[in-house]
Amino acid sequence: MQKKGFKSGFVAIVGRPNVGKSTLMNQVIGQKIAIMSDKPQTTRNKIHGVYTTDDVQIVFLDTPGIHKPNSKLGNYMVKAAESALNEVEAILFLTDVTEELGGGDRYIIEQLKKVKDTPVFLVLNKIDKIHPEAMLPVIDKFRKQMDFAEIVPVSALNGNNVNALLEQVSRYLKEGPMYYPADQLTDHPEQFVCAELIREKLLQLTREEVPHSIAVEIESMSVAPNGLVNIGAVIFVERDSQKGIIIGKSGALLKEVGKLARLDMERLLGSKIFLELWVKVNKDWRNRDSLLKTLGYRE
Ligand code: GDP
Ligand code: MG
Ligand code: K
Repeated sequence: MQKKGFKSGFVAIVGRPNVGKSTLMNQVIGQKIAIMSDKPQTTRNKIHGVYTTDDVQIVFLDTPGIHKPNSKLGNYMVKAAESALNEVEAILFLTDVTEELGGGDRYIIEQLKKVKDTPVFLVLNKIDKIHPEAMLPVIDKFRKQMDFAEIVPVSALNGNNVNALLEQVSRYLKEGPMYYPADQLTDHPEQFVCAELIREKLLQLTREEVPHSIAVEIESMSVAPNGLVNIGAVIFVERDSQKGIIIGKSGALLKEVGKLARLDMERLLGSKIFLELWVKVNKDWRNRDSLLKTLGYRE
């Protein structure tokens, strides 16, 4: 039941690739829902993480990194991020406190300045990596760029000060409905999460050899009478050579990807899973509108 005075709202997380947006989301939600890897821009869709307590519900949008577009997919990402910024109650601008304020952050700040009537938090992440005193000059540099509603240092990785951040965010929310049931962590269909898990393993295991041009589509998902969940997924690559890399020697790499993804899926869905993976070559899919649509990157 919803308490009297219950508050709710939508909050966007923006920031350069690799500053820790997905890590923060996972720390808050306590579940592996946002894709993580050590490569930039692995989060392409808006992922809603839902944080619910007795007093508040915060619906987070893990926006694709705002950056200069270089393809139709890039364009789509930028538009999705920009529209998200105008629809939310607050924006968390996440930065890596160990890195100099550079062109990437400046570009985002320019976008944030265009947003009206939405409080922007400067969230300095990765404080576990530096001495507290080293933080002050970093804060000064950002302050000179724009006015922030709040400045909050955190470690998304170990959770330090994340509760304080949630409390600060809650102060900016108004009374509102519970948008999602309290036990719901994401409004994305399980299929999307499973596809993202496969993509994550691929990026992690192939290192630099396979670019971000891979897409994963879940073709089928069904539950057998004994409770076993059958999932069939297709991995799209741009070139034959990439297909070879992904399959690996005697199928070893693909097998490993399947195993790791399956274990995460079993944890997430709480059931036994049988996962089948195929690899298909589909040249230049980034610039094909219809395929983007099929894969869920366009409305
Ligand atoms: P995103 O691209 O902004 O979503 O960044 P990720 O969440 O994928 O994080 C990028 C990398 O930074 C990963 O290797 C994370 O483990 C690491 N990372 C994220 N937050 C922290 C933090 O608070 N401290 C440290 N030391 N590493 C972090
Ligand atoms: Mg991410
Ligand atoms: K990343």
